[in-house]
Amino acid sequence: MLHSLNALCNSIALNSSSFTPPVYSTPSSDPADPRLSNLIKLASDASLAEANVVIFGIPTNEGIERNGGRPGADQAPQAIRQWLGKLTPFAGPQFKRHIDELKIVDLGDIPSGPLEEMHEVAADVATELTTHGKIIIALGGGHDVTYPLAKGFGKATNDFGLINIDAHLDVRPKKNGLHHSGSSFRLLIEEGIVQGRNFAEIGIQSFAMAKEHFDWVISQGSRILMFEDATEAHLPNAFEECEVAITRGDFEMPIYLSFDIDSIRSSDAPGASAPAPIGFLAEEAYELSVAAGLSANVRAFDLVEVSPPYDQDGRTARLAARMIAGFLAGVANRNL
Ligand SMILES: [Mn+2]
Repeated sequence: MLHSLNALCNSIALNSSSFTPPVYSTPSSDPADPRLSNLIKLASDASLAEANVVIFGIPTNEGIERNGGRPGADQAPQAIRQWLGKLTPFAGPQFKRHIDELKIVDLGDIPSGPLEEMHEVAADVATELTTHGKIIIALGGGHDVTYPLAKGFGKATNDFGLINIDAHLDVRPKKNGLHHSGSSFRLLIEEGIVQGRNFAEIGIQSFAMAKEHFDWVISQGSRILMFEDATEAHLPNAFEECEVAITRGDFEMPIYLSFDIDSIRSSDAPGASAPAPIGFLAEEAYELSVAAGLSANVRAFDLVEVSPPYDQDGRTARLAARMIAGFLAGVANRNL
């Protein structure tokens, strides 16, 4: 259990056997052409104290394997960082502020180990960072990681909103008594960590869920926005509509956003644990990420289920990096 930002920092920066250090692409040597690899800092007492946004990875497959899925997501955090580091901080003339106005720290990856141990660390890190007002970007791993992360987030915030962008509902019961990549949202609601009425799912696809699971989500007072309806509504609007619905217009209520890469169609994101031929376009996923960044409520963003062994020419990891950059650009332009 971590008791302070200092303790968190000690366990990461001073005990290098604890977290795996992040690896970014080589920083640019041209001062006129900086890249995110020039800006993202490693964890230290000083960098963490100053940080607005903190990135960390949870490199695990175990929850996916328990759910009968294809392993590979344990490689996602490092694959995404490679492409993230190469992007420039300049979001374009349509934005007033750019990513270089943020102070971003990367803690590295939670040490590999039995899934429940990794989850416990993830929950503690989420609590600690949220308590200290840091915006979290967590890189999965399977979708099982949202359960501990949101649990840790909830400890620091009490009442919070939860949005899942996904092709699937992920409300399956445990298997053999164990949590897995398809059960995060059932556990979060059943354990009272998030109230049903504070939860929404966006992008849910036909033939990718059991009717019983759909009915269960609705019976909890949660909101489901099917893929077709979300696309038709124009995604940033759909996102805002869900935000207002789950917070009932309370602009103080913090929101945890989970983004499953399998909500994007497989031609745009082939490197997914469970790819789907139908889904959001790469551009739509990017627009959604910007909208989430611009929202003053969103305090945590996880991106899960990217599976580099199934990727094609880095297409999915590059998209994931663009989505994170879009979220960061949104954060930089909040409240303008
Ligand atoms: Mn999912």
